[in-house]
Amino acid sequence: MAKQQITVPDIGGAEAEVIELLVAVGDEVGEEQGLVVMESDKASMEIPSTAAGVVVELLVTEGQQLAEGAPLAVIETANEAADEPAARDDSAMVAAEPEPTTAAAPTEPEADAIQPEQAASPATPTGGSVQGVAVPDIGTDDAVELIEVCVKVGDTVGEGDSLVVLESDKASMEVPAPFAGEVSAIHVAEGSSVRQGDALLDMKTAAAVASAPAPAAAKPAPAEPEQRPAPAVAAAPGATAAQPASADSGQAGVYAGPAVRKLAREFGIPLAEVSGSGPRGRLLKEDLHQFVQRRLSQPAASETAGAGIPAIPEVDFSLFGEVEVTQRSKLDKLTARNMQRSWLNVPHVTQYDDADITELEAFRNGMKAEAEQRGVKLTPMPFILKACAVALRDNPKFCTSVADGGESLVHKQYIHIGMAVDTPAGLLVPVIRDVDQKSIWQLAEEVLELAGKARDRKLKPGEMQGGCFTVSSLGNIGGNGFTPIVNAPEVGILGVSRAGMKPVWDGQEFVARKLLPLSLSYDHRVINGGDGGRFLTGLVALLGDIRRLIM
Ligand code: CAO
Repeated sequence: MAKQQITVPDIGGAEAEVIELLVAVGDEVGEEQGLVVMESDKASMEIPSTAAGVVVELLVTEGQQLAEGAPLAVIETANEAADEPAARDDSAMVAAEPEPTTAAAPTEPEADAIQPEQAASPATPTGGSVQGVAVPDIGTDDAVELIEVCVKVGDTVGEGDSLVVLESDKASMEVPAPFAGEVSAIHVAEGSSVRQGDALLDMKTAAAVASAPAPAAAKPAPAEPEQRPAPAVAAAPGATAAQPASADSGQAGVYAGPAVRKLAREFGIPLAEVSGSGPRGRLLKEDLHQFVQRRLSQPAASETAGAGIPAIPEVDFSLFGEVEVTQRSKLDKLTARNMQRSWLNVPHVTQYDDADITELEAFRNGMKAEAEQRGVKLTPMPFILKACAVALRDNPKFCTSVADGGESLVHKQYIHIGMAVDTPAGLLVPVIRDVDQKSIWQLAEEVLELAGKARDRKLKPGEMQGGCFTVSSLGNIGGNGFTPIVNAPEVGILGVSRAGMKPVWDGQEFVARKLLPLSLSYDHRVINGGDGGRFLTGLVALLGDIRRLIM
């Protein structure tokens, strides 16, 4: 075992900020694996480990400003290498501010083309002419992939604006315009392989644009061999230039490091559609993970008949006042996904009615003492569950689910009913089995037990599966009606609101009755209005006279 200290390599500038730690103490890292991300005002770069092993010490924290040679981490390697700092001279970092270079120096002066003194001079060439822009020094002789062309013919660009994005397996870098002008020709396409010196595009210099049409400017510069001043982007192995976005909306116009870009390319993720949660909106790998998760949880295009539902735009609310952002619990996110899936797939219809539970309530109140002796709480819920079981038996269509992409229906020969429980962590739906075969006392016990388990997060997965129908009661909270969302693949759900005393006309006079507002939502692919009407009317009758429950 040997310990090796990893230090900041040449970062092409005085200092840069550590904006992200990519590893933690105890992590195993491979050689060339990124340890931290550093960012100057011109570029961001992943600093790779120069040794494979285990991180035993992290010597930096986010937010620190570091210069070349500063210690980053200590890696315990498996070999017997000497315990010495390992600043990699060969791992030259990205030139933060690409400098014009004579790397691709002119070989021969050419008419209408750049003169030797122009080739050697920085930035804007003098005089109006068309200049070629070539792949700069990219720190390797190997070909690299051109992943994005950020401009099109006719675009006016400023000096330093991104022209193309190149990517090797170690780094991605934007090639900036060496001078201001107008793009007059493009010699490359996305996906092509290019080497240092290859012609990328031609640009009319600003002067040429201003004085156009000028004969000299009209003649495009030869595509090769490249004889133009080219910006140097010294990206040696391990270096990364992921410059904060240009105005482009493609992959290049996004603030992300090479590892993130690589991952995005592997999965075909359009970076412009991902919101970055890192410092200054930088895209992190987690952002890609979340993006993919979100996409996978969305119904496939076939499920939504290719609806192409546009996403709701994300708004920066902090522009309007103070905000606080919190992470949603897994349960919360799962519920949201299920709700959206159901809402998008199920054509919902909701019907409303009131059940007169005056007698039921009188009976229930009369049983309270006995309930107390039995150690249960007798709320309206067990009666509602029981009434639903009878209504389901009488209306078996409500006990089905769509199968074979809509070709068939599964008829369940059992009556298991889910009960929505509001918990601090989110909504849970434990399922009470064989409700039709249980007494009111048994149901009261199970309601109490399952609601308790739900609130204590003690429900087992099996206790939340197999439901045929769901009851969602807001009766203990209030309100006089709501439209519950069907808990697909079930086809019906009953919403229960708060019962209250209301005047009811009995044919001769208004009498005070206790009415329980009910709302029945159903999947109109399976249940028709007539079915819904029969179910709800039957349910109202059962709750209005609970003697019917034993018939
Ligand atoms: N009308 C009037 N009062 C009602 C009522 C109704 N419809 N339903 C319940 N109550 C009363 C109960 O009788 C009880 O009062 P007492 O203590 O005086 O008897 C009180 O409200 C509290 O009841 P409870 O909530 O303890 O018990 P419950 O059996 O009615 O409900 C449960 C159990 C788990 C369904 C409920 O606690 C719950 O979590 N409801 C929320 C479900 C939900 O969030 N649904 C929405 C899903 S969609 O977002």
